Amino acid sequence: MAQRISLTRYLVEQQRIDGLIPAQLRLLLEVVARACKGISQAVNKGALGGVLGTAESENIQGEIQKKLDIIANEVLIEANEWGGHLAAMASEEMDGIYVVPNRYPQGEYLLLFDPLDGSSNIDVNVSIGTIFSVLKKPEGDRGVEAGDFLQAGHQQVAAGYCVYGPQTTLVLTVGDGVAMFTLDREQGSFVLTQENVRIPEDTKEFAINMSNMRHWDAPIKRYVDECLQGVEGPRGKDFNMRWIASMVADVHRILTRGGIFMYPWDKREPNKPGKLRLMYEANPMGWIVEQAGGAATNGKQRILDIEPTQLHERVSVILGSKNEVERVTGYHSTL
Ligand code: AHM
Ligand code: MG
Repeated sequence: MAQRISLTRYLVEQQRIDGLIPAQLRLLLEVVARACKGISQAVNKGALGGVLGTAESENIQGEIQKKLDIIANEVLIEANEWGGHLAAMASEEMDGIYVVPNRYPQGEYLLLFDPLDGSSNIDVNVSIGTIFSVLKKPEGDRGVEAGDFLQAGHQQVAAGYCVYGPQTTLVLTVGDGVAMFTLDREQGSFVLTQENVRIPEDTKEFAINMSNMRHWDAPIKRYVDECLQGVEGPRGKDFNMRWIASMVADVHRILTRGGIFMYPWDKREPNKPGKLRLMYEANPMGWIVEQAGGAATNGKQRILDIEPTQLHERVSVILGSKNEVERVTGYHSTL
């Protein structure tokens, strides 16, 4: 029987091979994975754990928080604040940054996360997840500031997500391809189940919230309209559609069998660039997708090249199979 490789062993080997990841980053990733295990347990308990339903609070985006949004946020903070590997954290569920308290040593990394992505699916028992991004704190002796987080996505040193579905799967990149780990609940450890994940360059499957169609811009309308015309249309093939309303689950499907995911700017809130957040949703997902041979743009430029100006900045997202993403991006320059 082939030997099972745990996440711990995988990370130790990544550290050894050409020093691909420093020891502190390895520790950080192990701690994040441990926090994801804790969140996975809470998700699994559902109604039995009293974790479903809405909390009586809003986040900075004006969204009503779910109990699990808050629980997941706390699990990630409590797991990460004392290890000495982090200087500060930022989250979809916190207005400002969370600086590691003085009673703990300060590390050189910054961690950003969407603790529970796909919140609208929590209570209906559909896949949800955690998304995270790791940056280096800029050099210097001064304390950490919110501005330190405003780095373009290509500066990430690690990114990943954990999807809580029929299986709990952790997906990770440190810039050397994408690896997937499945949680073995009996052993309590993540086990490597796929390495060198590759997204097919072509696809016949698209993911977008079709109910927003009347609000879309011309390039998105054109792309989806051409898909819907199937074999009789300009694409000459029939397309399938999926929309889970959890970006983690949609991206996981795309990593597994290809596809394109779009949450574009639309006219509902014309002053906002989109619904999804750049720093802890689009950047980590964009890097994972690129590392698996796919592409990620906002219609005009590569997501990873966007210079952020705000922690909770929003962005239009088009990612997945390379040829499809390039097609939609091309439509933005011709229409
Ligand atoms: P969340 O982080 O508050 O859960 O919001 C992000 C989610 C994405 O996971 C998903 O792609 C999208 O919002 C779904 O939005 P909609 O309900 O508008 O289709
Ligand atoms: Mg989210």
